[in-house]
Amino acid sequence: MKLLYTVNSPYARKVRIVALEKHIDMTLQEVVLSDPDCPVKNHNPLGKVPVLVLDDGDNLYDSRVIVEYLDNRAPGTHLIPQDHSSKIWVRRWEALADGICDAAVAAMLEGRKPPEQQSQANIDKQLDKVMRGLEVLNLDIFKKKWCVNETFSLADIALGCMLGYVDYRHKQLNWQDKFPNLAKHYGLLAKRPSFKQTMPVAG
Ligand SMILES: N[C@@H](CCC(=O)N[C@@H](CS)C(=O)NCC(=O)O)C(=O)O
Repeated sequence: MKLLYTVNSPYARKVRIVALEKHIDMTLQEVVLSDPDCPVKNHNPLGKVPVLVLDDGDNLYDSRVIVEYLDNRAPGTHLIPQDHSSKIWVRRWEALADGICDAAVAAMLEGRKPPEQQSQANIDKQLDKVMRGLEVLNLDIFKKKWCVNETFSLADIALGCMLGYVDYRHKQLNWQDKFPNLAKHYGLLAKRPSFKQTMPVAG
């Protein structure tokens, strides 16, 4: 199976980390979304990464579907708990982390428009979502080693990918100073080989 990804996509990073944590081999194919010949739209009509192309030619997207597929494909500890109530909480952490990524990506894209087309109001609106989300997660992680059930899970992975992305694209938010509980958690996650191997790349 083959993962179509971009190095700095937080959603694709989530998938790459799940695969590394579960010791699942897959071919990584880096793509350039702005390339007119980018293969992604042949596999996902939405033209978004990540896409997992299975050996039988089927395509899986988006990241939430892919991580569930990978978690069930390999034996060993589940990153998404089997127990329904724990699973719902893990997925809620993921939904908020991914939602913050959506807002952080939208703010970045707005900021890349030519100045005369840019809307500062939209940038502020998106960054407000980021800050409100971080505030909630900072309270939720207080005094916890891991997000759910004191066990490393997809919730921690999604949180770490989001924090890495916000750090990379919106350093000016100084989130590490404002949200010390999240900064501490990020420090713990950043020591894992799976996180080290998938760090966003400057450029
Ligand atoms: N909900 C999707 C979000 C995927 C997404 O927005 N990916 C971005 C890259 S970070 C993308 O491919 N954008 C290209 C586009 O929107 O055309 C997921 O979890 O996979």
